[in-house]
Amino acid sequence: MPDPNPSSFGAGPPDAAMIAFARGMREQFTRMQMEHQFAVDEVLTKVSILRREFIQLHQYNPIEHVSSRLKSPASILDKALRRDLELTPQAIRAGITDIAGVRVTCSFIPDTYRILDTLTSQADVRVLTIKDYIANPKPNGYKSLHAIVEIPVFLSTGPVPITVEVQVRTIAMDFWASLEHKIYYKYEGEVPEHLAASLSDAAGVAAQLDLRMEQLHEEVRGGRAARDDSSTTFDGVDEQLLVRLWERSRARLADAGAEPAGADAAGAEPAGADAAGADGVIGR
Ligand code: 0O2
Repeated sequence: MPDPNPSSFGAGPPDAAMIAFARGMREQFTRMQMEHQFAVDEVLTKVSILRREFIQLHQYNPIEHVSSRLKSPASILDKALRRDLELTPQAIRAGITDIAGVRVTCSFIPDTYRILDTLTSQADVRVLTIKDYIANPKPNGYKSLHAIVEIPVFLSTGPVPITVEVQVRTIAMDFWASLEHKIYYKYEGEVPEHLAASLSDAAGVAAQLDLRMEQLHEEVRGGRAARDDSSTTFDGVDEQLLVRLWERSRARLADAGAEPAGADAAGAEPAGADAAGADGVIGR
């Protein structure tokens, strides 16, 4: 970044030094915002792939919604001044780790851990810090998982490691946190005692809701999993086609002196085998 202490700062119209300073600052911030946006895009893609994989393979969506944001130049500079950081790109990037933020809202608590684990164990994701405010809530009742990760963004000049803050929490935790955030800002950090007590109470209720919903979900899912296990159909493959595939697989393996995968030792006829074999062209 340009020299932040040009001699002519102060009252009066900007002189050439200040204009050069502002221009340099703008260029640095444009580059910084762009790189952090790319990093956000990378993380969003990763989350989207995880979500789709879960849906396809497990018929289950652990993610309710995903949001992202870039800190504005004004709030980056504000934080830099508050923390007394040097106004260099290196110092700002190292000292402010939430310029890029992604928030993943999950259905249930086990999902939050699963998503964070899966994401942070990817080879190109370097974990800088993890804070578990679910196991160890903040004194005000705040709960969430926070990870500061670094991922490479591939620019024309080569890879650039960029830091992203990932927050993962449940719907109930998210609901609580967004209300608390509003109250905190409204009172500029000096939340009246009765409101703070009420918020703390509400955090307890939210935690109970999470637990209850998880129990209900487990109960329902347990029953469904047992039913799903006996299902033979899958996308675009009707039962007749399945039976023909099964017959062909059985015939081939019988020739080779083996049983098809999952076949019962007694060699029971598959349901509907007669109907499928009626045209006599099994294995066409
Ligand atoms: P904003 O406006 O959301 O960006 P850091 O500021 O990250 O360098 P800190 O505070 O030690 O350092 O990090 P921590 O505890 O991981 O918190 C980071 C972010 O988590 C905050 O960013 C909030 O978004 C959220 N957060 C943390 N504590 C609370 C809380 O008590 N209530 C709510 N509603 N959110 C919280 P910022 O920059 O503070 O705010």
